[in-house]
Amino acid sequence: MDLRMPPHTDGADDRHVSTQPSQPTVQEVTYDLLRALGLTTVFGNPGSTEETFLKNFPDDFTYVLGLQEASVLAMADGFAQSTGKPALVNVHTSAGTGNAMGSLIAAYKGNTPLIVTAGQQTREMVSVEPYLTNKDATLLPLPWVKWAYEPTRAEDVPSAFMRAYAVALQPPAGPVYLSIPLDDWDKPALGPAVVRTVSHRVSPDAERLREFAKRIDAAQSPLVMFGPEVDRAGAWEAGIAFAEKMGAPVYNGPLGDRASFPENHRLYRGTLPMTIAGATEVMRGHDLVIVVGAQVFRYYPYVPGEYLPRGSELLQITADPEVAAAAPVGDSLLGDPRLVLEQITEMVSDHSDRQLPAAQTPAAALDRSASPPLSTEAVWSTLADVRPADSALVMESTSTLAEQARWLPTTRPVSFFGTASGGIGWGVPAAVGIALGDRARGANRTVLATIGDGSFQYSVQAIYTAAQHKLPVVFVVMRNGEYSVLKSFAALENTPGVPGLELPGLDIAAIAAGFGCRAVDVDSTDKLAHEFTAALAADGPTVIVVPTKPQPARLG
Ligand SMILES: Cc1ncc(C[n+]2csc(CCOP(=O)(O)OP(=O)(O)O)c2C)c(N)n1
Ligand SMILES: [Mg+2]
Repeated sequence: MDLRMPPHTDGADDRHVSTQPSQPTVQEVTYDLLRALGLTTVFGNPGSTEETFLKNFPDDFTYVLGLQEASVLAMADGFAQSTGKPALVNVHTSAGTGNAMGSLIAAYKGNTPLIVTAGQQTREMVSVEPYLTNKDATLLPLPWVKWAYEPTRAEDVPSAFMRAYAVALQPPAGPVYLSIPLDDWDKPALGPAVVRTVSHRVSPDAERLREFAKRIDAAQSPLVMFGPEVDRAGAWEAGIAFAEKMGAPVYNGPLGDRASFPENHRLYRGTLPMTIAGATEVMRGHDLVIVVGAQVFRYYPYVPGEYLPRGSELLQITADPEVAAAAPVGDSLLGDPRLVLEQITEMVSDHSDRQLPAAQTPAAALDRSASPPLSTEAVWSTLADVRPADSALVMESTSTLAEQARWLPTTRPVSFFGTASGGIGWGVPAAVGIALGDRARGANRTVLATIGDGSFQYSVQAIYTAAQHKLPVVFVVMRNGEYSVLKSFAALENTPGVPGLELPGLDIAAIAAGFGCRAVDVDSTDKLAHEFTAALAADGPTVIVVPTKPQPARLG
């Protein structure tokens, strides 16, 4: 069945909508605008409602095909995070948008500037709800976009793109959604698109910044916590300079989607626990807690307690007014984390000689010769040996966060990535997008994606894109045969007898081979090391499946 609609149905003679040399079409003007904005890569999955946008696809544009929209969107997310620039997505009307929703939530929570576009049925007949109508198109992606819009007239499409770009980029950055009727693209444009620029950093209020600096300077025993906004803002170095001048212990935020401080630094003390009670225990004894670029805090299981220990005060610095408003305790300052850190470091005196309790040193090395299934410590310690120091890590092995923190600390900026929403199925496509972004910006590094056997299945189609583009991604799939972390949750929440936690019968290497990837099962750490090294030399992605022992996850 041919699902395509006629290219225009405005009842007019074809000559009225044909391309005149002097009167470019909406499509031509929009592509010129996208070019001017540097949006020449389109992450998409096409349908009949999108083909009018995609027709005669220009040679200087790249179309990255994803086989399912959850993958399309998360690949664009990874791409934007790697390049540090907005990315463009084109998905199929309502059903495609629906498929993309889970990944859209992660992009929203992770402040990724994405311009997500979807086709809409023909204006002429949309009121009678033909097949593929995106009913209430602007409501569908809410509340997980900053702006959702369907231009009132075809002529407004280019200016809608310009506005979408500005909304997506300005802080807090995030995804926006444009629904575009399929008959708009051939219509005559009003003229060339107006290309604008907007800023993406906001300076803090000077008076409040001075107040914050004073309080920070006066603290006896401050604790610093950096969240994902710091790394996103390019504030890695500024964070180190601030922490070193403060001589304060530093934590990365819990369940971070980015790491913002070198986890091998002498001031680093770990990630803050993910419960109210646990975080409070860490903060106890510190008269001032300085939170930069994060919500207060990213809690997960409910373990009640005080939000702040008695005797502590909390200062939060964030570029996101909603995050500032939602903090249960403390005082907030709005501003770009890099600008604030750079300025405030100049305003405080040198406390670098402060005496700190020693950091806990990891336990001794372990036996790696164990037969399968391998301990997760053995797997992570092997990866620590073989992975290149400059590789990026995409982490979605939900029950092994503690082992990753121990064995693969993040030591460089823009090199740790996780889902910002808590939805799994983000990591596989995000790794693909990060590798594409690395390639686009000329960075030559391996992406290591450590993925649970459950998490691997949600957006598995993305590995096809990795294979087609011959991307340097090594997926290490931890095959423990279950949704392990949910068993730990069941114990914590005292919910025995939950069904659906076992994953027998998955041949993951076969699935990966079916999508065109190199794929291998390994049963020892030696083989893991060998295959990993072979993967580094391969001209494309590899999926390495490792049988691992299920283990309780640390959820405190
Ligand atoms: C989209 C989505 N669906 C379901 C969940 C619930 N969930 C959280 S962790 C998890 C299991 C993860 O299993 P796996 O990837 O095998 O990692 P393991 O815990 O075994 O290390 C599930 C199903 C989720 N977070 N997101
Ligand atoms: Mg598992």
